[in-house]
Amino acid sequence: MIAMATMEAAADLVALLADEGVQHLFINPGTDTAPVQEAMSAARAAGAPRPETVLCLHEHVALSAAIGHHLASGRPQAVMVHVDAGTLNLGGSIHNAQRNRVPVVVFAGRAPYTTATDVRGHRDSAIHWQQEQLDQAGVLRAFGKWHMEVPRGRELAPIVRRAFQVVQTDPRGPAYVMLPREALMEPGAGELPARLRAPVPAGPDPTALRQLAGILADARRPVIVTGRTGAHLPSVPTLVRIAELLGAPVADQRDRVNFPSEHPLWAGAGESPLRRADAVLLLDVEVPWVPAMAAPPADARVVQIDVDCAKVTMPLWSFPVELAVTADTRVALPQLEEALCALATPERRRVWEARRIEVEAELAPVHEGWRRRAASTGAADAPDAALAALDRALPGDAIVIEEAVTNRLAVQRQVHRAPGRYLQHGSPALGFAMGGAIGVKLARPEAPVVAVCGDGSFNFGVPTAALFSAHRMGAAFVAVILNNRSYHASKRPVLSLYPDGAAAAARDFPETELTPQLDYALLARACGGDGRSVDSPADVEEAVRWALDVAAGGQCAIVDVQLPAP
Ligand SMILES: Cc1ncc(C[n+]2csc(CCOP(=O)(O)OP(=O)(O)O)c2C)c(N)n1
Ligand SMILES: [Mg+2]
Repeated sequence: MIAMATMEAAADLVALLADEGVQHLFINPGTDTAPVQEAMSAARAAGAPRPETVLCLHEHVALSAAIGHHLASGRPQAVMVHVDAGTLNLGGSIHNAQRNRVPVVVFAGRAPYTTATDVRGHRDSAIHWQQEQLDQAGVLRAFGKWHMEVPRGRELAPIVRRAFQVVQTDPRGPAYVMLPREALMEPGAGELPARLRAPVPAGPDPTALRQLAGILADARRPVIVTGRTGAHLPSVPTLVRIAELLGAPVADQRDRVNFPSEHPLWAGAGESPLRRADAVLLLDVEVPWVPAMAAPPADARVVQIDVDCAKVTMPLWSFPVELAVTADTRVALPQLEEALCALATPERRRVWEARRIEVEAELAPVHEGWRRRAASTGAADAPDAALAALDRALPGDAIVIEEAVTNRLAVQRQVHRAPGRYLQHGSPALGFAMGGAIGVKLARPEAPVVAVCGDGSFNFGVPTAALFSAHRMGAAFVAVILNNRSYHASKRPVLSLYPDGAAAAARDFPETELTPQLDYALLARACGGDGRSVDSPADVEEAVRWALDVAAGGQCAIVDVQLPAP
């Protein structure tokens, strides 16, 4: 039986996933994954290399977990879902995989083609007609980089190799491979083809990089804007040296820890220094600024380093970049530092040093304001105070996943983490944190994992499914719900677009109040975990310490932090 299964294309798939470095296959099985389940069982029995399978009760959780795993491990990922229906259930997580540039191959069953009963895998259920679509790949077309169906068993291996190459080629992102049952059950490739390597990270054009350094060297008020530079941990100290050398504030969108949040040049994401900039350096930012909020002056010189400068997947992206250098910042930043040092004449160094003192003095009261909010007992500062208390409870190795929506800036300014220990999904499809936490915990089992989310985001994350997989896999984490009993983010625009409107006058913002209250602590217990509700920021520190202990013992713990209504 085992020999038979290992000859099938489905067995090639299991071996290929292991060989591509996929540690976990996040799966929700269906009628058409049977050959893969059989091959997985055979590989287990034989002790053959294979990824660990993670049963996910909802596909949104499966892909969120894969994204989290990648953010924490840097590895390519694989998800397997049931035909068109499972693909549709990926929902907003496929958008998150796209916008986070996650190298993930989504495998989906594909209804069998044939009714001929002498062909293995043939149709044997009414759903094989219902679940076949005119264009199954169309569901993902707007979000994926590439898709392909495996026509024959022996073609599976080269197609899977190609899929993993595509997803890991910059700009990275998801790919979709459809697996008809007949093909999975046909003989495989025999011998697996060699891995198709992704190209090495792009380096900057030397002349363009010198020009870019020159623009920064001559600027009076340079500002650095970053989003994900810290995904490569050694880039963090390099960026610190560049900012210190230039005396430039760092406007940090903080999808990762790009810059230490307690550094005097850290401007955070909220208090933008862009308005006074005469030169702006964009590093791995998807949306450099929001013109309606805080744009640099029209004559500011904007320069950029990114693997994907033009962002062609965003239809309207018309930021006035004077010099866009296509390069991976992990390669480009050390070269930029060198180029700046070469331009650092004693005269320039004096100017830059004086500017550094000036910028730090300007930012000092901003940092002081954040510390004041952390210590405040006022209702408006409750999120800051609660998050500062959370931060005090966290050990240095804890990894925080942030999906805090309108409290995002409060998390950014109050939760101080080392590089690699703060992950934001960097895209607006909510519901990432719960599934994401499973993936992060599987990738980094030694680290406590804490998801910080809004009450709305928590529910988008299909929490029953997420808690189930976390407990099944021994991947317990802590979830801290910033519970304002509200879709605050969906209420604010009603007020800002219609300040004198009917909704504002009646204090009635339709469908933004999450009442009646759900009992999240009880929900945690129903799913095999534990939970507590706290009414005051003063109780958060103790509750988070308790939750970390519960998670260390193998149970997920939810801390429901009741915040004042916004
Ligand atoms: C999948 C998805 N559905 C809907 C939205 C629209 N949306 C954006 S913010 C938000 C409310 C989030 O509520 P919560 O997590 O409690 O954060 P709060 O706004 O209260 O800070 C909604 C519904 C979205 N971004 N993603
Ligand atoms: Mg809320």
